[in-house]
Amino acid sequence: MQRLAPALRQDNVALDLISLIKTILAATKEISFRVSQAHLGDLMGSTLDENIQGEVQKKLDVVANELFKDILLESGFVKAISSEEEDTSVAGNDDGKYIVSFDPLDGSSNIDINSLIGTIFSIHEAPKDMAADDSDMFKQAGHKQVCAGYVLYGPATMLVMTTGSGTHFYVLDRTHGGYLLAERNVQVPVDTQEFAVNMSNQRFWQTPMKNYISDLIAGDTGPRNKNFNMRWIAAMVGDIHRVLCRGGIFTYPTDSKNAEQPYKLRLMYEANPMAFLLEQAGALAMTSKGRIMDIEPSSIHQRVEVIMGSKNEVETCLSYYK
Ligand code: AFP
Repeated sequence: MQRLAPALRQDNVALDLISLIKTILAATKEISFRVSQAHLGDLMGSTLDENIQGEVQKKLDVVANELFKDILLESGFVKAISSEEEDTSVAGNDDGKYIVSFDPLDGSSNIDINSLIGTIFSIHEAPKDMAADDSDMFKQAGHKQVCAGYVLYGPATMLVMTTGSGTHFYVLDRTHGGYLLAERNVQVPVDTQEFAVNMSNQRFWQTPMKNYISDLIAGDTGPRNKNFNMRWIAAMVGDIHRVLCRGGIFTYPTDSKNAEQPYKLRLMYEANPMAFLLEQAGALAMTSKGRIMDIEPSSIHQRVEVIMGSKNEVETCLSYYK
């Protein structure tokens, strides 16, 4: 199996970007180790703090965030970082070529039950004419990402990453401590019989999504004429990994549960990186109004409607909104 650096060189990735990716992955190796040890130590449960989004922070979230932040800022490669766990962006090296947005531990409700969690990251080039403490640097559309990926801390620790030349799977090989290429150019099947959505929100959805999901549930007795299965891991990393492996549609649609917050998932460190990975694997990543990666962000913690996965199924879902 090929090691990470030669695999990236094969895709003509710039040397500076390779160095930054290696820095990110050094943090993920430590997080992977700490996640595996968390039930032995004092890293379970919650702190008493809430993050900017009003969610109680889990101790592992805080540890992972500090690790990521420190290693990235010390590296000198980044001009600024922004994280789910930080209120605003944090300035780095004024001459840093890149900015990184990340969710240090996605799916934190799974921590206490020893279930799937992961780290999501998204890299853009840093604008040269802006100061390192100017968080407006992060207001760049997803199609300008130069790299995106996630690391899944599952039975195997897996890296899924794109630099714009396809989406590749890597596995952490603990015998030599590095990531090895497991599958190049993953392709998401265009058709599927599997959907992922939090069904408990059904009564809060808009009519098109209610109708679409009802037709999936009707199976071969309804207009779709085929049966569908449902899966929900409650960690986007896990659900998107399944979609990348065997197809499916994943949605967190608009809902009316909280009038001030019609969407749940975050654009910069959830929807955009996953959109880049999926599009590079032949899938679609949309809102009911258009392509996720074309959204011009207005804030670093912006939330967005998400409908992504197997091409034909996403198109069918969107046809209900016309
Ligand atoms: P956390 O990282 O705060 O646990 O959020 C996970 C998440 O943003 C995403 O990874 C899941 O798909 C989604 O929330 C799960 O949402 P529900 O809790 O509504 O099922």
